[in-house]
Amino acid sequence: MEFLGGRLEIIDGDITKLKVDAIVNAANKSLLGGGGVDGAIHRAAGPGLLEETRGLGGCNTGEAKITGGYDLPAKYVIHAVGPVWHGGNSNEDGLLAGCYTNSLQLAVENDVRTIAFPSISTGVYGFPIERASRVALGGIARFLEDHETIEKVVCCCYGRADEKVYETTANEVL
Ligand code: AR6
Repeated sequence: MEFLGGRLEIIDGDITKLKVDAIVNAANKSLLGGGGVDGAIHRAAGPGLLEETRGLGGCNTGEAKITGGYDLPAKYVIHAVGPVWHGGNSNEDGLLAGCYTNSLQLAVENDVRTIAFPSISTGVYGFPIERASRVALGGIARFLEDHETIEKVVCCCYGRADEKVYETTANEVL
């Protein structure tokens, strides 16, 4: 489903298959791979991605770093480190918002015009998806208002249930 005049799209799909300028990875602080979407991205990108991330020295929670996309259809991977959910009073919202805005800032700096995000922190890291969707969609929408070079942001949900949560939130807040 499309929002913001087509600049924001919510889909159910596999982010590793998307032909966009950049996909965002829900990484951990080591940037050396893991399970979930991180594992899927490393498998699809091939060993060159791990070679490059080994040289990055990790990444702080709420921040992001960019690499090539290697064997992926996407030209770049932006690795964002989401917060682990600790109940909601440990600045989880602020750190998650940072993942979105810092990733989008890197996108602008690298002339990325189309970018796809997974639902950061809502898998292994346990962030409740309804609350995460508000942080994600609100942060993306505010960023798009001020940055016209970004043509399209895709929120790539994994499964119809997650897609529905994002769509319901988008219909409420956008
Ligand atoms: N395409 C799109 N979304 C996906 C895909 C895919 N191919 N595979 C899973 N998801 P998670 P986190 C969704 O656990 O919570 C890793 O081990 C998934 O359904 O991947 O930020 C890292 O190395 C969920 O909605 O990331 C870290 O250690 C979303 O991606 C840790 O997990 C995020 O789930 C990060 O945990």
